[in-house]
Amino acid sequence: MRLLLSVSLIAAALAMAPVRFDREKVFRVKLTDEKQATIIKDLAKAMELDFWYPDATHHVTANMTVDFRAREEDAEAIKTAMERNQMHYMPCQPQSGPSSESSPSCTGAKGVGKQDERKTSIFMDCGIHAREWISPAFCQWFVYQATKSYGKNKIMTKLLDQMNFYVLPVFNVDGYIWSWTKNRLWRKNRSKNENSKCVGTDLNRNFNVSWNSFPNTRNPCQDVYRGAAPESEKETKAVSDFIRSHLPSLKAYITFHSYSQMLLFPYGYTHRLAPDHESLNKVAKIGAEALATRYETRYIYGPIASTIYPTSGSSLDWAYDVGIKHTFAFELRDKGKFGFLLPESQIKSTCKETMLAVKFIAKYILKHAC
Ligand SMILES: *[C@@H]1O[C@H](CO)[C@@H](O)[C@H](O)[C@H]1NC(C)=O
Ligand SMILES: *[C@@H]1O[C@H](CO)[C@@H](O)[C@H](O)[C@H]1NC(C)=O
Ligand SMILES: CC(=O)N[C@H]1CO[C@H](CO)[C@@H](O)[C@@H]1O
Ligand SMILES: [Zn+2]
Repeated sequence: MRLLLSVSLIAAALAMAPVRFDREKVFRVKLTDEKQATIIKDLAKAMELDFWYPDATHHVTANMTVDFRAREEDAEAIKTAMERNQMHYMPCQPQSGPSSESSPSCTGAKGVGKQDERKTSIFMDCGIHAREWISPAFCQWFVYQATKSYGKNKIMTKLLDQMNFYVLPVFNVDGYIWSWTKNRLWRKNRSKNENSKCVGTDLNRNFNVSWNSFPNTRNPCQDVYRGAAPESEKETKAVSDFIRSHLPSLKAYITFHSYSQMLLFPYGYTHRLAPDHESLNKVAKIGAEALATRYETRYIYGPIASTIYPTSGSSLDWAYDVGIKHTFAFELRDKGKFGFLLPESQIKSTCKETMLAVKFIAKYILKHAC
């Protein structure tokens, strides 16, 4: 089992997982040849399979470990078909259960590298704000590059062998869909608010850190509404739980937003400098410089409060205050010309330059973690 879960995609389903897993089955199948890949594809044609890794049937190839979810009523038929073809499969555990070799907890999809719960780990999330589309694009790019270059690129291979990367590609799933279908500039999630016609909580004001300190976050009709209580939103709660349960191996937390071209670190809720200010500032400088080497894109860096604006209840401050020393927020391209509507033509270059920064940060963390 050594190739499992170094890049763990914590699937979009994370927040709803405990409810849904009771009735549905998630399988992890290790394919060994082309014939087995074909069987999976045929099963997917015959019944409704939800692919977690890879993300679609046409990406299934021999030699791959595939994760997918099936309806409970189809589970027996799938097992029978796999057993008949000597396929090695494991039913995955519900999200909350402990994982083991015979029954891994499939926090979404899997990746490459050597898994070890005790290893230095980095948690990354994208898409906490719905309209910042370049952000989920980056997380996808990261996973794609990581899996593609493992065993080929020296730095990437070393990073994946020596660290766990937990990647949450779309934090705010409902809001993200809303921004694609109804309102391109939607920011919050889509939960209903009591005694208000206005919908949604700003998930990045809903973390349990200095949660109620800014009055402008108290109105459900505002884009920065903090929610009814800290972690009132399932999305925030799920991520907070995940992070709490993976301390102390987590040495870095990186969250991706747009736009402004900034690399931010704590604090947002106070102008006080973080105890690790010097180290954070140094790493941010390294990150911003690495990023600029590719296309000369300039990023400024500094604490949230003085660099962009003060914020309460942000994931970054929360992650820092629960004990993750290196926490960063990227505000990706651009500086406002297109803003949230960054054109497609800039996606790839933004991802490439950001990747450089993330790799440098990860390398630094690895070197200095112990
Ligand atoms: C599948 O794995 C085997 C053994 O690890 C390797 O020799 C072979 O090249 C792999 N095939 C592909 C298509 O990756
Ligand atoms: C939020 O943090 C406070 C103070 O640390 C704690 O008392 C409270 O239980 C926390 N709330 C949640 C929802 O975790
Ligand atoms: C992940 C999650 O729980 N999302 C919720 C956001 O709000 C909508 C609307 O209330 C819910 O349907 C989702 O379940
Ligand atoms: Zn944002």
